[in-house]
Amino acid sequence: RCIPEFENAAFMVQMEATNTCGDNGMKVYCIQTSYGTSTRSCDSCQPGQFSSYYLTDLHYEQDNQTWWQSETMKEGIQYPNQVNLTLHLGKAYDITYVRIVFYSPRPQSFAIYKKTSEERVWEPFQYFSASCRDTYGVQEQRAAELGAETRALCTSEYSDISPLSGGNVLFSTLEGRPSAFTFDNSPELQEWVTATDLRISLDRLNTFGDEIFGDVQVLQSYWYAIADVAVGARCKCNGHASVCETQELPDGTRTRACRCEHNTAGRECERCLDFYNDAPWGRASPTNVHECKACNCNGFSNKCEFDKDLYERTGHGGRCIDCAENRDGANCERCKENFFQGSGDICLPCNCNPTGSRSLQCNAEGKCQCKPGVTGDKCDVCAPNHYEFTNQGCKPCGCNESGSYANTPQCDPQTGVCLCKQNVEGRRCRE
Ligand SMILES: [Ca+2]
Repeated sequence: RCIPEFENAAFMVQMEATNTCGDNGMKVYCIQTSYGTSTRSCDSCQPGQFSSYYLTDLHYEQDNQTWWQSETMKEGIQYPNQVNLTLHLGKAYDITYVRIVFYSPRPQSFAIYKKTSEERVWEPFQYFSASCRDTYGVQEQRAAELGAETRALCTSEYSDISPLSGGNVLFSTLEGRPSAFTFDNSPELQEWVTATDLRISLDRLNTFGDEIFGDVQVLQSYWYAIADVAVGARCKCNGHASVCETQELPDGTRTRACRCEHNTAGRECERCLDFYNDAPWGRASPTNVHECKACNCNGFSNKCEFDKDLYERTGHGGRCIDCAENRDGANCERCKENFFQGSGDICLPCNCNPTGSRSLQCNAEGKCQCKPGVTGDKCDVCAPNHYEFTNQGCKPCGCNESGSYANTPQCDPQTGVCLCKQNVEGRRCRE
């Protein structure tokens, strides 16, 4: 089994923020002290000063810290409005944890959402709230129950207003999920940790309750700010690659893809290479590499598909497609219908006459099966002493032997009139 290295998948990946202080012109914000302080120090944010770029840059330590910051409660960001931070990873990852370092106090309610693949919808990954039921309609729950392990949990653990700065949040994707101990045998949890996109939804600010008086400076002292977002993850390669390659597209976006081994292909090595469908695709586990195996088409095709029935019957699931040289069969091992194997293993057409043959399929010598009164390798003529070549075969002429010319019955193949001796007459030479 191959495993890509563990990394911070968010590092230097630009997140998108739906609200950033300074983006809509300079806005005043005040520093939060504790409740009851009447004099506040305030400043205004400059364009770019608190860009979402600072969410995933290097600096999150206390000194030399950089951070993203939203506008304030005065600008209307409080619940039911929200601020979203979105991270496009560029491909699927197996997420181990998401860690958020807040610069502001941690929110009263926020949530992490994910997409399992880029085409899918957002689904909840984890809720953090001091009011799980009121804000998210779910009960506070620290651990998942068996059978419901892919449900987002809600915790109040990180929702206190203190500390006023530097509060951490850690979401471990498998924590509290019983099947984490048998992860290799749990397709549900394997999908649960899979994400191509992550979203942090900041839903409700924590306050001291003093905002109800509407004091401008108080409102301006409530805002969201995050110093760092880290995503501990491995590039998802289903156990078939140990290297994940980054590609910068001309438009500046980043895509990544696994460097697949074991004859697999796809950005996540999620399928077999084109000619390697003889065994079913499978995720590699510590005990089974699940290598994709080449099809056997006897050199008559370079395309095949996996056929489950065939695999269960024979142990080889590769069904060849478009066999060359008039061949057919799962391994191109025989001639196509209505062909036969001539000398040198070459498949030749039977060319059975459709009017005179019982079937268009010939035998191994290329001989067709004729209808009554029909003859020829291809069943294309009436037999001697027969006439009228039709779908029913040929009719016997019934010539009288002693009346026939040279005592040999023979007739006109179209009309059926017999060929008689001199002085003998009649259609059948009986007169
Ligand atoms: Ca930072």
